[in-house]
Amino acid sequence: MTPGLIDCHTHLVYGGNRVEEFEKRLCGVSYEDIARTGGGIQSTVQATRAATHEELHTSAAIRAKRLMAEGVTTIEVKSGYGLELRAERRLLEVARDLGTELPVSIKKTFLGLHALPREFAADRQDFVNQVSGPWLETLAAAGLVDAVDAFCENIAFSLAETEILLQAAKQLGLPAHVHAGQLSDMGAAELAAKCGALSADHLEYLSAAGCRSLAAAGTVAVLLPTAYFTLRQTTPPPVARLREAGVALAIATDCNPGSSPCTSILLALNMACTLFGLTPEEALSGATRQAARALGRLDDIGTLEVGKRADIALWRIERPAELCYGMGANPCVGVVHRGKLRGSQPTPPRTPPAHSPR
Ligand code: DI6
Ligand code: FE
Repeated sequence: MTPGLIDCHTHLVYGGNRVEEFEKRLCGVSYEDIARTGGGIQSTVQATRAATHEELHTSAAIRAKRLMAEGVTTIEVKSGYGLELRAERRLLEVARDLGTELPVSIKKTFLGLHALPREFAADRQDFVNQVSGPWLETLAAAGLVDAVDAFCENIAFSLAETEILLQAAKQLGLPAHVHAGQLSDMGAAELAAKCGALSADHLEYLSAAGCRSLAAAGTVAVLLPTAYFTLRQTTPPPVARLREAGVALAIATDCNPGSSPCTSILLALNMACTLFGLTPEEALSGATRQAARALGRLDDIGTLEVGKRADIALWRIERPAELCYGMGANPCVGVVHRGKLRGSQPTPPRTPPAHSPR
């Protein structure tokens, strides 16, 4: 028995897929080049805008159920593939609806700064201001925003642009996450720490100073090994340094169509060990206690303690490390979400059979 697993970084709701880019990358085209030439996030934005509400909902529910089958009881879901107010709202509504329809808890993150949409190509500043002003206010007022996020990267948004969104969120009392150091070190981890963000995510490129700022601020490092694997990156996050500095390490799938088409938290745990050198205990803690911390919910979930919510995963294993050891196996044999055994039917009244069997 473990705490229900927590996937604290996903982009679960989107239209289409990016299998053609997968094939292109295998022929040597880089993720950055695909993004710069209008593919990447932009292509998912087109597919997401074109999709019906029904299509978005159905495909996201399938992905959610795959995560849930592996003992996941809480999923963080980011918007970011709409990039216009109406389309962002739709993504967050689908995320919210999944949480009411399925026995899983959903945390909704407004990833307003993910990519610059084409219609704002000539006016970056206006886009950042819209996102951080009226869009955020509208979505937050509709109860659709638990936190904000920004992709702070050379192919996406600058430190200054990211800070505008983070400050606006702070004004509304909303916590933040930051996509930091996935492809380059721009100082995004320092910014996340400075703004008191709950987490800085990716962190393949992280300086010693960045690491110290995360430690000092208590910002969680969310590591995403399946994205690192998919992009065939070769510089892992500085795990030894993060550990030494006392930074909490969380692990998540980053489930998204481009850099991590992954719906297996157990595979993420496996790769956290094999690719990043975490111990199985650290990896497991990364998808429970530390993931709860990354969502600002350690008071409520992430450990099995009296007074916390009864989110529990049941496994047919002999040692906890087996959860990290296997690839493609799913030893989950039961899940309790909010105290209720998932899939359990109300107990039927005990009436004796009319004719006793022979
Ligand atoms: N970093 C990621 O890994 C995802 N978003 C982000 O900011 C992937 C985005 C994508 O390629 O669709
Ligand atoms: Fe991401």
